[in-house]
Amino acid sequence: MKKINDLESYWMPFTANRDFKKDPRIVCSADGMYYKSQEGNDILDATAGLWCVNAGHNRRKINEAITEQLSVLDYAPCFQFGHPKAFELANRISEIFPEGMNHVFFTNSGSEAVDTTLKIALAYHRARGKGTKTRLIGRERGYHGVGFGGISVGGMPRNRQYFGTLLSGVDHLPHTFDHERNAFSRGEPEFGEEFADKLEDIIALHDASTIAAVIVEPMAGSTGVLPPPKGYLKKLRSICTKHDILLIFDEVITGFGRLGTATASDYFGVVPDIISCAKGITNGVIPMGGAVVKDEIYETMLDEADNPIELFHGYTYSGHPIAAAAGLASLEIYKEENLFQRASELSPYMEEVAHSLKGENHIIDIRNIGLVASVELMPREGAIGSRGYELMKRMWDKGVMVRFTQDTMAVTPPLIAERKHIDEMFDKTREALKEIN
Ligand code: PXG
Repeated sequence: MKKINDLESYWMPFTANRDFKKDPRIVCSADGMYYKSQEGNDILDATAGLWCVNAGHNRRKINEAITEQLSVLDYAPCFQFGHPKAFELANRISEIFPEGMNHVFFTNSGSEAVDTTLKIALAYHRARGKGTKTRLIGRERGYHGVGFGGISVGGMPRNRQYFGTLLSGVDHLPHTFDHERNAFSRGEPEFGEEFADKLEDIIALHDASTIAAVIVEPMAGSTGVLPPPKGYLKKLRSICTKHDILLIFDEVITGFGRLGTATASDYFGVVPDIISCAKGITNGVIPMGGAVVKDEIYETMLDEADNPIELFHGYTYSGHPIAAAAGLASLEIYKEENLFQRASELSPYMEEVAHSLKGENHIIDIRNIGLVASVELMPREGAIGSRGYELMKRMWDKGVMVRFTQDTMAVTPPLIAERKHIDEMFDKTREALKEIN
């Protein structure tokens, strides 16, 4: 029999398993802004879990909602049957998402949410008699989860290269990172609106009659935090509208307050046709995601369906009662505590503190927007990511959990963070930077 603390059987995701298991970083409890490690150390959560614990850890309201729901209705099927909380949560989400986006299809994760948006886009065009519109356009450096749809439109090479030929009929916009012109920008970078013009080239190549949708993260998160250049998203919107192409915003990270607004759509003043969301929808406590669509898409699908069931898609756990209860409680907390506005008010402070690191060892760029900041390090010769990995481990030893993508650190704290927490995150970064070569 294996020992309880044998680490071998669990194959950890996106982790260097061998290295981790030699020197594990294990958290055993969490409250507010802090985890507690197995060794009993307080670990400041500078990542909101994985961009999801927006209201901080161990929120009694969510815990109680889940407990209560368990004893009332633990599970209910969602195909051809319903239960109240899923409807209620969809209504609450519609209220805070952009106007005219009043229909929510529930999933269990961001990856499923993304794949759902892509499938809806294809089915919608077909329903309206435009079945030749099947191509999907993603973007280099995009992250849209790990389903085959998501990695096909995604643009992070390692997430794609091991997995065969992916979906056919996919093309990619160029990414918007322009270090030479935009290094150390605050908020949306000044230069790069014209990257959106590449969409016109892609359309010229394939013809709009073959293109269903363009999917982008309004702020690219996982690739290392790339706020969109000023005017870029508006331009994408207008090109998509002009050519009858759906615009999908993947708001798995930005939904529910990360930029200080309910959605990035709100923040940038650009309304897409479909939004994928997850993470903060339940404060990360119970897995859940969703695809939120414009009324016109929903109505068309229902009006034009060639079968009583208008969308052949869904998951056993779509709108799961426990997740729905957690979602409702999370949205109540966000509202009662005005957490989106709070994030917005804290973000100029985080911007200042983050940019005060400029000039420290190895730093080649600092970017920020909303309650997101990133610090990019010069990679070591021939060992991309090793400097970042070492810094992450140092930070853990100092009691701060941060996320790295290769050599770029992302600081994305829960929206309940206070100035002292922001100070601690960047003070420790400064210290750790002095200790690594
Ligand atoms: N879309 C976006 C924009 C995401 O950021 C997903 C889809 C997939 O969600 P799920 O729930 O299937 O994981 C994500 C996930 C990081 C990091 O380090 C980001 C994510 C996941 C893990 C790590 O930035 N985002």
